Amino acid sequence: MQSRVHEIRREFDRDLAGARDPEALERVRARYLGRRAGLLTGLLRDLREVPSAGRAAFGKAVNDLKAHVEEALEAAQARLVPGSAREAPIDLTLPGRVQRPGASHPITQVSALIEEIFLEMGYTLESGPQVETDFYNFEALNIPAHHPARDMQDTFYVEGGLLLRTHTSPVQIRTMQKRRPPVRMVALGRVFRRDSDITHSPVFHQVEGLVVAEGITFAHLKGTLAHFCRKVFGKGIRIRLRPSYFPFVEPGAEYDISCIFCGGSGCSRCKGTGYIEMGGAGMVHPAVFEKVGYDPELFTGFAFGLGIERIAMLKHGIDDIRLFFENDLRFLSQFPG
Ligand code: 2NM
Repeated sequence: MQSRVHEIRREFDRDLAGARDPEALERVRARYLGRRAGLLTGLLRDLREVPSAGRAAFGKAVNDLKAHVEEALEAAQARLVPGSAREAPIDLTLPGRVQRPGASHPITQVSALIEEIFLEMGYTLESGPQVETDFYNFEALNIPAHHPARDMQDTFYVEGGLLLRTHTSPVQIRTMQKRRPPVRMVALGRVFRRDSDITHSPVFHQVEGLVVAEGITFAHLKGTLAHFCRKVFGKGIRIRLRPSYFPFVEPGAEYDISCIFCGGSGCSRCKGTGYIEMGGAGMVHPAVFEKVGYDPELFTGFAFGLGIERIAMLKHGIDDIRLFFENDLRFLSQFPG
């Protein structure tokens, strides 16, 4: 009887080795473990007829064979039937993967702050194309061809006589063309200049504002700039205006804030002057009003501009403008706004 057990084991091993697909595997399973005609099932049935002296040994031999058959069938199943392999159990007590919340870019954060300050004062937000015509970027701003001011801003020219705007002022021109005064607007956006070092990037962001109505004066300009700078850098900030030249304004000025690092007593950051440069401003030139069909005898206006990266660098103590454009997460993750 024991030899019959060995014989079936050899047969099983051979049959199983020959099973190359799930169907063949099922046939092997049925041949050995089938309820009615299975060879092992038959052996167990035979157990009853074995004399009691040898029954225990025979029973153990049959059970060992059954264990071998079941184990071998399971291993073969994992191999032949896709998706049936038992995966390593999932440990539900392990901590989950950390989900780091995203954040907006520091330039986006500062832009949002600036927008909020001007919206609160009743300004509208305007935008325009980044690829501009010579008219909107230069001509309408009182910068004719061959004017030396064109060299102040090295321009990227593209096909078809178009260019990448060197400032957001074209948006002011477009806005004046489509609306009558009073106008109170800001334009924030990308501008492009052929310039690159630690404080200049060939692409950067500007905000420019424009207010046009009857009776607008330089005092309105100064008050607006002072309010804006205090909102951004704190109530204790003082501002000062210095005469300067831009073709599209007369008079023109540059404006500074009292040094945010030393309070105005003079330090390395303000190079001992007590002031930090912020941007340019002035009263809109009558020639600009002529270009957009506003009567310069009736209306006056002020305009101002500044670089958004510059504000962000001052606010956060960043010394290299290129960090804003590299998108290195080690830099960006320091601004969880
Ligand atoms: C500046 C400085 C001074 C300015 C002028 C105008 C316009 F179109 F209304 F004439 N827009 N922006 C302006 C004036 C911009 O940025 C340094």
